[in-house]
Amino acid sequence: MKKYYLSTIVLALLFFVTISQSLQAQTVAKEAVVKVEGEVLKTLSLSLSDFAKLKHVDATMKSREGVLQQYSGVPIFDLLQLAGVTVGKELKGENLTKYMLVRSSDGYEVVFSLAELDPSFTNRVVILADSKDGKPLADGVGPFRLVVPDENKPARSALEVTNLIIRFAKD
Ligand SMILES: Nc1nc2c(c(=O)[nH]1)N[C@H]1C(S)=C(S)[C@@H](COP(=O)(O)O)O[C@H]1N2
Ligand SMILES: [Mo]
Repeated sequence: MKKYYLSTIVLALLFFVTISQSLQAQTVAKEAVVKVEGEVLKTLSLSLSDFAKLKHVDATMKSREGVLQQYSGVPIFDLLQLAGVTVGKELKGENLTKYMLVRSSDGYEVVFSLAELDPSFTNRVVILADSKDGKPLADGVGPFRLVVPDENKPARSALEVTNLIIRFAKD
């Protein structure tokens, strides 16, 4: 009889340990990250909480419906600098043939040449936003969205961004 109780307890314990481990694995997998990779000195993998610690600026753009929207996020230039991409003084010569491929979780992709993102070439600040009107971005928009001001249509303002990949156009 004692033996029977003991094995029931052991089984129940095993059950709870397995359940809690799989729940834990799910929460870990759920934490969204954005990666900066490719032609970088250091690959970045930023979680929402890492991202929140970086210096934020505001950027506005018109939605598809033509309504002005205000977002907050981190300038792409800052992310490129953190990853050691050839921007600033190094953005010359063959480095001017580099581009950033933006990839989203739905497979949507857009590109920017590095010069479009560098303040020594342009005053326009493209940001990777993590909030709008002080709130985290909605499902299907965030957690990270590109905000590209002063463009006639918002087609390059990628939603649900997962990867910023730096590549050489040159072969
Ligand atoms: N990931 C992803 N981002 C995307 C798209 C898309 O299909 N997938 N469509 C683009 C297009 S064509 C438009 S017009 C805008 C719409 O953004 P809005 O809903 O803020 O107006 O998102 C852009 N970003
Ligand atoms: Mo669009």
